Amino acid sequence: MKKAFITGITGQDGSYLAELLLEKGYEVYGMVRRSSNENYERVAHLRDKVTFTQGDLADQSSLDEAIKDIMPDEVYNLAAQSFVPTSWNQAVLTTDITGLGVTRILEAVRKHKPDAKFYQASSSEMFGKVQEIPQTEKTSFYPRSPYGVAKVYGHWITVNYRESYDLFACSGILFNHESPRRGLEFVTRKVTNTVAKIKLGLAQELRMGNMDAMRDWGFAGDYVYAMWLMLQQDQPDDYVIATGETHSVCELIEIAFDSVGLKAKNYVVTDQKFFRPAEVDQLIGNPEKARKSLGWISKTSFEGLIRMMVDEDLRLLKK
Ligand code: NAP
Ligand code: G4F
Repeated sequence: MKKAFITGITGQDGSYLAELLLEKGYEVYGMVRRSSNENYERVAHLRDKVTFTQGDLADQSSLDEAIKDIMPDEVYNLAAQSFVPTSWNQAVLTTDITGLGVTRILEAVRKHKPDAKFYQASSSEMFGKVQEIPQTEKTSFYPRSPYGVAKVYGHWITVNYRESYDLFACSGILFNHESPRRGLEFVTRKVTNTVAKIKLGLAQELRMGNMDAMRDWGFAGDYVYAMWLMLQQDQPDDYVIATGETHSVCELIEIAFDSVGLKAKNYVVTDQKFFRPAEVDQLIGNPEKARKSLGWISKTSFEGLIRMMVDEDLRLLKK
């Protein structure tokens, strides 16, 4: 039985990846950080199937101990301070966790289990002010937030450990991916959750930032499969994971309201509070390499994804 170690298991992607690996017969270990209140909501249904271990990407010894104890075959580094606006308010913490944290976990792997296969959660935010359309594995990075800068560091240190120490280390450059388990502060879930509340009479308006921003949005359940595929290859490499389509925040809002039979223009209000100091205007990925080398494709349409999220938010709110 293969053993997998997931950092960030309590997050959106960690929960889907844990489900996938359990289905595939893995023994799954997940790192959780100490908190005064347990935060296992997304993995509550897996609690008797996953072994949880306490640790933090800020703390080298906890990572060393985890790798030494578990001796995993595969390590998925999904943990990060992942919300872009917070990265301006907490720039040092974001640099430490989302950036330097990657070196800490790579060091633990290098010292204690150098033959483990390693996955790093790189991000399309690294492309920022895009230098090419669509973005590929060869497009130059131009990050626009402390988060994006930290992810560029995490990306290159992963490449460097692969080349310096011959580790099987891969980066997935994942474009935005969403689901009913997405955090409520991210734009898709904020919209679907508020639309569901408006439909049920629990909210009156939707306050938004830059609605012209465009993203390449896919479904998280499809994207974790790509992570796993990367670690099943003979050689480590980096891959763009995207749908190849781009949509505006405005389109997202229209679809969400339309799915409950309401008109967006009656409820949407612009609020300067949600605009960013520097914006990523448009992202669109070219997933050709992943299709050819991994046989991976994005299966869920943008409209299907947003409707699925609204439906699930309605169901949760009614409960
Ligand atoms: P998420 O829902 O925000 O989950 C982040 C996870 O990291 C949570 O489990 C969180 O734990 C954990 N974490 C935060 N700080 C930590 C620390 N100091 N030590 C240990 N764990 C810590 O993020 P996601 O959407 O699942 O994304 C997974 C990864 O992919 C992240 O690295 C993200 O930056 C990257 N990514 C995401 C997307 C996307 O569109 N979703 C796209 C590209 C890349 P708590 O539950 O305790 O907070
Ligand atoms: O949903 P968002 O907060 O995601 P963002 O900034 O693209 O980052 C996400 O995707 C990255 C991959 O590219 C990940 F690496 C990262 O961890 C995270 O998962 O915002 C999307 C867009 C932005 O342009 C933002 O300005 O939506 C715009 N937006 C407009 N109004 C808003 C709002 N975003 C949020 N969160 N809230 C708003 O009210």
